[in-house]
Amino acid sequence: MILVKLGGSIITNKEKPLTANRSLIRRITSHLRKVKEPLIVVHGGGSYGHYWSVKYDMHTKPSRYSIKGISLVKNSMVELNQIILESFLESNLRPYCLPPSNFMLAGKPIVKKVKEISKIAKIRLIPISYGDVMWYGKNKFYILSGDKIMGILARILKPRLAIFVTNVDGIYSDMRTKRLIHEITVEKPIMSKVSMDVTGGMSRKIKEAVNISKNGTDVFFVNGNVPKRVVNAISGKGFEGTIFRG
Ligand code: IP8
Repeated sequence: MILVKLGGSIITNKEKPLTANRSLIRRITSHLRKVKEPLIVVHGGGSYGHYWSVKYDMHTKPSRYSIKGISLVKNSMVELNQIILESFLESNLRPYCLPPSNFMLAGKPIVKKVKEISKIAKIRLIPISYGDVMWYGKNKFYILSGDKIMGILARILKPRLAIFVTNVDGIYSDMRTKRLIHEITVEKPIMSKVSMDVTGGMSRKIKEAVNISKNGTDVFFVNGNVPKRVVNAISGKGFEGTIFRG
């Protein structure tokens, strides 16, 4: 089984609120047709969820946030998810919408439910989950990032590999020279944060990747602007990007 995170920076235009990169999404989903293993997909918020989360000062910490903000974030993520689901269908794949509230309760995964997700993937439906605003209890909500979902699914389901599809070639050792790190076995390059990202941008992804790889799953970071790199990472042919060895 393969776990793929479609980062918000690749599926949306982060400079432009509420704008999806529809043609790139379509190119990626049509490449995913070549994958012959069960697939689970998670996508981020980009200029949908993050746009409203920043506007209404909402974060990963459970709190009593603006109820208008909660509504707007939730709605925008459903809208973005719909665009992703349609693109999978148009590529003749079989997406299966999976809001994270289906398998999370009070900030924790419901392990039994998570395990069922792999059964759905095994009959070649593609469960598609996403970062979202979540009910925590005691009138509190929190932002759950797609990266965190990747960590949760990887820990419980132990996929063969986890792939983070981003809008850069991988992890750079130096942002100025854009020197790519091909393989990471320990930690940890320091990355700057993107201002429109309430869940921690690249540094959060790296933290999640390190945790996933410590659990024995190989983790790849690839550039989604070149969709065939995603498929190459899965097939093991000519991989371009950064790998965290599990
Ligand atoms: O883009 C966050 O998901 P991420 C989603 O994976 C929201 O961090 C609602 C901001």
